[in-house]
Amino acid sequence: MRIGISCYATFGGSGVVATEVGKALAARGHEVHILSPALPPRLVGFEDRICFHEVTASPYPLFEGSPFSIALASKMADVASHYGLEIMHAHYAIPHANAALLARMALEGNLKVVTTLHGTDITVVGSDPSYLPMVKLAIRESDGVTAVSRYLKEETIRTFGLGDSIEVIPNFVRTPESPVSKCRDWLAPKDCAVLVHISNFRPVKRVMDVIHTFERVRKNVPARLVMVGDGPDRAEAETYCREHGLGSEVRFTGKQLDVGSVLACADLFLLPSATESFGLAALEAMAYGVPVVAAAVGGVPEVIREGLDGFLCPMGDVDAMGAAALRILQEPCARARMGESARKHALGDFAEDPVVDRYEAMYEKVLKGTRKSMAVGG
Ligand code: GMT
Repeated sequence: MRIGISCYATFGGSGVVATEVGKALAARGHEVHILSPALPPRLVGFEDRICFHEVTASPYPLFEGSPFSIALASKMADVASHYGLEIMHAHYAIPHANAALLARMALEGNLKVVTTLHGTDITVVGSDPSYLPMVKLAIRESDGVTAVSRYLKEETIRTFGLGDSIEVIPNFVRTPESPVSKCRDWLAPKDCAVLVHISNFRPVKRVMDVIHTFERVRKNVPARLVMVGDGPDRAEAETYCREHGLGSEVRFTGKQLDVGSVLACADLFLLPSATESFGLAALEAMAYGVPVVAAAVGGVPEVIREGLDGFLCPMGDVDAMGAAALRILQEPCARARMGESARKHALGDFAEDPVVDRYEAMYEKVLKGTRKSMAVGG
């Protein structure tokens, strides 16, 4: 097949999933064209059968900001027509799915649109009145729609009143190439436990809960916290740490391409988000044998099994998260058992091949034109 994949080029999960799906499809012999405002971080090195198309919205004095959605739709139509694409797979509804529908119109229907819903495109931005009607249109008119968790499918039906035929295709993770850390000595002294958080530091990630959980841990065990990523809430968290004597114990690394090197020396991963449709960062930690303490929100319980792969706590309850973290860190046997359980669960139940099989099957289904109506009950 000749497949277009449209995504954001952020370090966030939707761009990671889109790129990893593209790489897996190309490895299976499909021709893949990735469209994004910049080179996605996981598209490093030359990959056979993958072309990258940068989407640039040209400025014009009349525009208040350049219309990215129109530029994206134009690029999709151009690439699809020139390379004979059969499918455009939009990752994150806004505006990738709407742009794909416009491209399909421009090509008089000669392009099938598959949309993958990732999270806040439904739960936060998508339900905002300024976007809701267009997200609803995207879900109704796509030839196929997938959601990364059962929770996200249910939220879509609840919010938009449609989506019964959405297929739940979870995210996946690869077996780590080298589970050996290159930075353990730099991150923490030998006798210290290493706690890790990786995110885009947006309010939904509740990064201050990570810091407050760490404060509770460090009172009882020697520990260091590694904060990987960047975003709007980093400055507040970093300032708090400097002002509360945590400057030398909490390391803010900023965005990192090689998160594996940090995860390979982690003892615990923290994910206290207010909402999380899936929690890909936690799944990646689990693949490295790292147990997780997370808020029991959204699709997180579909990924992390309470008491087996880590602990799930009420959102915002940093006392509970601190206690859960200590239960793991103060008992080396529990830490090892949970880490191994998490690793097996991640690499077994979220393995790449069966998930990519399902995307391929979805493409074949929409190419045959057997899409069910998106209406509830349809
Ligand atoms: O929805 C977002 O916040 C953006 C998105 C992203 O691009 O990082 O994250 C979502 O998609 C990931 C990949 O499917 C999921 O693992 C994240 O849980 C989800 N984020 C939220 O639901 C907050």
